[in-house]
Amino acid sequence: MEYLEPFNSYIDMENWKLEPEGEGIIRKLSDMDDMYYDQEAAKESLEEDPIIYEFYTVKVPETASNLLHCISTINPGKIGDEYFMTKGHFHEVEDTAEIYLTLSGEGQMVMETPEGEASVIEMKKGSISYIPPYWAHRTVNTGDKPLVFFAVYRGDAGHDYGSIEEKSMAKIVVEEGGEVSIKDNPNY
Ligand code: S6P
Ligand code: ZN
Repeated sequence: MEYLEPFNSYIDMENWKLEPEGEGIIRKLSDMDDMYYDQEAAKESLEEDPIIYEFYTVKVPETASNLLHCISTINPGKIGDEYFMTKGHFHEVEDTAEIYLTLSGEGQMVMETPEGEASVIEMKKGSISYIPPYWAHRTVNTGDKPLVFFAVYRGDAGHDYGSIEEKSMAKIVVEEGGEVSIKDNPNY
């Protein structure tokens, strides 16, 4: 039997960097501009093309018996009145759950089932959000500093962006009169 050697990674709790850095993905607005409901605002912001979020994953074998884990940072900001957010995805292996531990910042986690049932729960420092099997998930930064969270999920879960790239998600999170407001997505 060949065993995987136990090992540590570290989160720099001041700068929220993973050490060692792992595999990083940076998403700019141009990677997901058609997901924002206000397409005119998205087009305007494309000139600047801000970095919306980045995430860094610890390298482990992507098998059912391993646990992938990563740290994601969503920058503060809005496209029109809709807050910066991740693309959102189902897992390719749909029957796999995930846990998000929020380390810093404030936000909302927008979830939905393949049938379109929606659920939105808060994220704040110390919240442990449970994403049950089958639920698509997207995170939204509603605060004025980065939203940072640590996620753990089954190694073979994978990402399925397909239907969300086509029609985004049922609920949107916008600022209305200085407050965070959850609304039906008019384009869904
Ligand atoms: C993976 C987990 C997170 C997200 C990351 C970026 O299952 O849910 O690591 O991948 O927050 O979001 P997205 O929607 O672009 O993959
Ligand atoms: Zn996931």
